Parts: sequence; C-alpha cells; structure tokens
Amino acid sequence: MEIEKTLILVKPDGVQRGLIGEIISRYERKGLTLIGLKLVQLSRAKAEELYEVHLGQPFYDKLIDFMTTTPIVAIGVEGKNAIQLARLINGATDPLESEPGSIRGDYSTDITENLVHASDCLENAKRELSILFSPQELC
Ligand code: 3AN
Repeated sequence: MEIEKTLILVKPDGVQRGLIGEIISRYERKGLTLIGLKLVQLSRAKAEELYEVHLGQPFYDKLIDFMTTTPIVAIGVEGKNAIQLARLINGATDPLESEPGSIRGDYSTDITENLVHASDCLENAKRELSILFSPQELC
C-alpha cells in the first residue's frame, strides 16, 4: 500500500473543549506522521469549498456556521493507509454508531458538533489539503 497523505481538522468544539492535544495524540500513537499543523479561523469561502459536496443538504448551513464560529486546527498526516486509518480513529459520523475507543465514540454525542473531520478518499485528501495548506507549509 502506498504511503498516503490526508487532512484532519479539529473542529471548533474540539478546540473549545480543550481536546486538541488528546485528539492529535490519537493519530500520533497510531503511528501516523504529522506533516502540517496550524490553528486557523476558517473563512466562509474556505468552509464552503471544503464542504461543497454537502451543498443543498438540510444540515449544510448549520455545518458552515458551526465550522466558521471559532478557530479550528488543521492537521496534515502521512502514513500507510492514512486516509482510512484517520477515519477509523475518528469514528462514525452518527454518534449512535461511533464506537467507544474512537474520538467521536469517546467524546461526542452530536452529529454536527462531532469534533473532527478527515478526508474520505485520495482525491478529496489532495483537494482538502490544498485548501488548508500551501505546499510550503507541508513537510
Ligand atoms: P464525516 O465527517 O464523518 O466524513 P461527512 O463528510 O458525511 O461526515 O459530513 C461532514 C460533516 O457534516 C459531518 N462531520 C457532520 O458535522 C455534518 N453532517 C453530516 N451528516 C449530517 C447529518 N445527517 N446531520 C447533521 N450534520 C451532518
């Protein structure tokens, strides 16, 4: 399997709740390598670009509002199967399906305020990394 790069976000609720360190440590402990890290206030334009596939969904406006309220942490990681592994570490979107032991399973009860984001495929990982990081910002 190829070494993959993916984008992870600690969403505003994760930052506000003081869970940045706890969340980052989960990917580090698994063996994924950090290649980019920054605290950013997401603009509405970037949030809309990031979530363009959800345009028209009933939860879209709420999601964009939520993601732009307070800062997020953008994390680039690299490793074997990094895309799928990051999503396993995050847990399922629905709080009733996220397993204990995953980030969402351990810390979240809400489907929108669910602490973390991770790209879902190679194409989206490339696209999303380029929305949050310039090439010079990735090691
Ligand atoms: P994931 O982040 O688990 O990959 P996506 O990409 O399907 O989930 O959805 C992106 C974000 O949109 C989710 N993290 C969540 O915040 C929000 N979202 C997804 N589905 C719903 C829903 N049915 N109701 C409310 N918010 C949702």
